[in-house]
This record gives sequence, C-alpha cells and structure tokens, in this order.
Amino acid sequence: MRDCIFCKIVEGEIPSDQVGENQGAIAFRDINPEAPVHLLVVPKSHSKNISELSQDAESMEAVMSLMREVSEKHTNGHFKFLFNTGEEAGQTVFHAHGHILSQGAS
Ligand code: DGP
Repeated sequence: MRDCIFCKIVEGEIPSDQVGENQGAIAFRDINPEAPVHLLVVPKSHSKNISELSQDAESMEAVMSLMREVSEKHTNGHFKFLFNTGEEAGQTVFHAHGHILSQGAS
C-alpha cells in the first residue's frame, strides 16, 4: 500500500533491524523501544488493525507463529503481546502490528 511505512519495511524499501520472517509476516525491533526487548510482528499483507487482520486467517496464523518463534528466541519467556487499535488507544501506524514487550532477553 502506498505511503504505508510498514508496507515499505516489508518490501525492504525502508531498513529495519529484522529478527525473524516467515511466509506471511516479519518481525523487527521497534525504533522507539519501551521495554528492554521491544519487537514488532507485522503481517506482510496490509490490514489496518487487528480486527481487520483477524479476518485473514493465513496472515493471522503467520503472525501468531512468528510471535511464538521470536519470543522464544529473544525474550525470557515473560512478555506482553499487544495490539494498539485506533488513535485513542495509541495506534500511530495503521498497518496491523503486535508489540512483543519483555523485561528480559533470553
Ligand atoms: P503503535 O503506536 O501501536 O501504532 O506502534 C507503532 C510503533 O512503530 C511505535 O512503537 C514506533 C514504531 N515505528 C514507527 N516507525 C518505525 C520505523 O520506521 N521502524 C521501526 N523499526 N519502528 C517504527
């Protein structure tokens, strides 16, 4: 999608500190970390938020599978998986993404 920053990261047009990838999702470090480990899990296909993403079973499975993989690798197993949804809830990038927030690296 034009003018979507996460679509551009998925396409490699904007660099990111990538920590994982599968057929339908990528994971990279948040540019503005709010915890010692702060990763974003992003579907390759554009959905505007988790509600829209939940209607795309393939992307949803890819996101959950990559969440499991990167959280096992990069956290101590104690983490939050958070989707801000809508401006009033703090969403600033309108391409669905889950935040993995952990106080401890593996
Ligand atoms: P949210 O507020 O839930 O929409 O989260 C958006 C997050 O995306 C925020 O924590 C900062 C992060 N972010 C925004 N632009 C970039 C970028 O270009 N690269 C990376 N790695 N993270 C970004």
